[in-house]
Amino acid sequence: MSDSLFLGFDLSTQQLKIISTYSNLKHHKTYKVDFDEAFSEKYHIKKGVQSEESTGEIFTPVQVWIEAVQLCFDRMKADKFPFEKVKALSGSCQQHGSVYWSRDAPKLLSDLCHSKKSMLETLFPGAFTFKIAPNWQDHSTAKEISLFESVAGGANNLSQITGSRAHYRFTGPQIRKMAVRKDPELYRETYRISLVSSFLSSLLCGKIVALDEADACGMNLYDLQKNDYDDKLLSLAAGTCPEVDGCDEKTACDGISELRKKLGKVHPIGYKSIGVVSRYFVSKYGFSPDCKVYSFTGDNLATILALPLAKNDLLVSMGTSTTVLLVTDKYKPSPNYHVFKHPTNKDQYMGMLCYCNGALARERIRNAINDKYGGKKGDWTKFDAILDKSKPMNGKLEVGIYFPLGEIIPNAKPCERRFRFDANENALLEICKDSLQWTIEEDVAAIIESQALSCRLRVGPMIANSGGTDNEESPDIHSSDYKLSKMIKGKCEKDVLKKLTDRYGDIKSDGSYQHPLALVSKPNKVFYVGGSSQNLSIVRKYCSILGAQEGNYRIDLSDACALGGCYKSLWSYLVEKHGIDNIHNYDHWLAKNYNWDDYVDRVGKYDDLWNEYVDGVGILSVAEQRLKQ
Ligand code: XUL
Repeated sequence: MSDSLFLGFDLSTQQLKIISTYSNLKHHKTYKVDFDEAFSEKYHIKKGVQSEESTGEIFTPVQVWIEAVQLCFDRMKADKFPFEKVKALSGSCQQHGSVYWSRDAPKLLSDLCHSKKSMLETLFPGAFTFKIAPNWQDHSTAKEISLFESVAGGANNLSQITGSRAHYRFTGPQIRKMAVRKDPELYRETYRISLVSSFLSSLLCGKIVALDEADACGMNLYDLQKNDYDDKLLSLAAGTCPEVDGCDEKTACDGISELRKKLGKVHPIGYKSIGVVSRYFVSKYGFSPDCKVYSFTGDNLATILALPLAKNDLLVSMGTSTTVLLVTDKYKPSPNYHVFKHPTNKDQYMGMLCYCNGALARERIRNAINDKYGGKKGDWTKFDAILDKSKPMNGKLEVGIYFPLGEIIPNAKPCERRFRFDANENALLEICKDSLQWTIEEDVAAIIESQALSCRLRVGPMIANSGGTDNEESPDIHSSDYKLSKMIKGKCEKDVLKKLTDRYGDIKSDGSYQHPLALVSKPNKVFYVGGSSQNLSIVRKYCSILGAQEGNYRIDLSDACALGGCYKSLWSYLVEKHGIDNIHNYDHWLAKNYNWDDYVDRVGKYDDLWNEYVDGVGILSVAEQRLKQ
């Protein structure tokens, strides 16, 4: 095995990347094709996409991706890449996009190896009905998303069924747009619909392969608890919904079964291969005919496969926006975030919180501090010094909310608000920015704390009951027999909760009551990534608020999506060969084999003040209820 190679693909919006690793997970080679660099003139794309401003449509011509695959493999061949050593491959792609295959596609795919033409010439245009794939940045489906929510009985119900409320970019609303508004005839002619992930793996396998079950959770069509598509949502996506389209029962049933055929069954979570690499790649590039292909998934899902991220671990990505990914075995969907099935572990989920406001909000406060103290543009020294010295909530039970952009979590218009809790009066007071009661220095802790507290408030329900607390059914906390003492073992936790409910009443986030256990649950490990994770003062503050029990880490994730594919293909290959009992579950196996010292910077624990921030969670939850939606 020592010189065997494992490939990981990452087809993102702007580039295709292929990474190879050895069986000890060490990096071997990286190859890339940047779409704009290679094809911006030929396909009129900018940042990998074409946009239609008047309609909000954003899409990529499928030729771009096929040609990128060709070009990347040709570059590897020119570099004498040892394809024969590749034992297995997997990968990930941008989520939600869809590709529409024609009836001729299966034959064209399998004939590739006999064709004298290039892959693009063989497949395009004959293998496709629609020649473009909607991109995740598309926002042309306002009509469709409101129908998805109303047919499901509201945003909350839709999120309970499919793991997310309706979103412009989700595949179900996009399919309805194609089927009803774009071209019903082309939709009818469509033989199969792939996600971008199953499109790329279909090219590699030379046959149309099943959708990856984890990636299929990004469609607003898949019922995560029934492990099947939801018929009512399918009928809507197909344009044959009795309530909306006025169809009779028979037409609705036909629409459902047609769309079921187009989507095909999903490939269930696990380690089973979806096939071997096609004869075309064997003959043209020298792959072994036994080279296994494992289900490709979505890019966010592959990111959690690139790290030893186990149950109750978090990944906090601190970029322009803030994204939080976590692994959990609790299915706790909310209209304000996403839940997907875990890409390798049955019975686990990946929660994904996407905040709009991140770096921009932090930088505004930093700039104001630099203006006041004459600091250099872009320099964090003064900001960090103030942050390092700050007490929790400035020692005055203060919480600030800073949304230069409208926010999704919580759903709120752009705003800047400052609050102080008066513990004697048990009342939340709003403080005016320009009053003498709040200084610009107080904004420093307040911005970082409120961003981290928001994350603590929302991930709590997904990690509650972990770490040795009782494992009872969620009780109705408003029922008369609700007894805190029955559920909470530790005295400290009991005191904390009593104080919290006495002061702030029932804690709410995004319209739902929080289970008390959620408020005293801590993640195991937290990984910090993205631009602001370079700033240790900010990271330390997050550490003290999130209170990871096992440790905090910083990590460079620029190759995560492709590496996730490499590691997944290696793990799946080993499990198929030696059995799950010998290799173990994905996270267990990865934690054991991961090159911690090559990738990870261990940050200290910094959780001494965690208890004090319980008040912060309470104040934030009350303050958020005053924001305008
Ligand atoms: C996730 C999403 C984006 C794309 C980016 O829901 O839409 O993260 O997956 O490629």
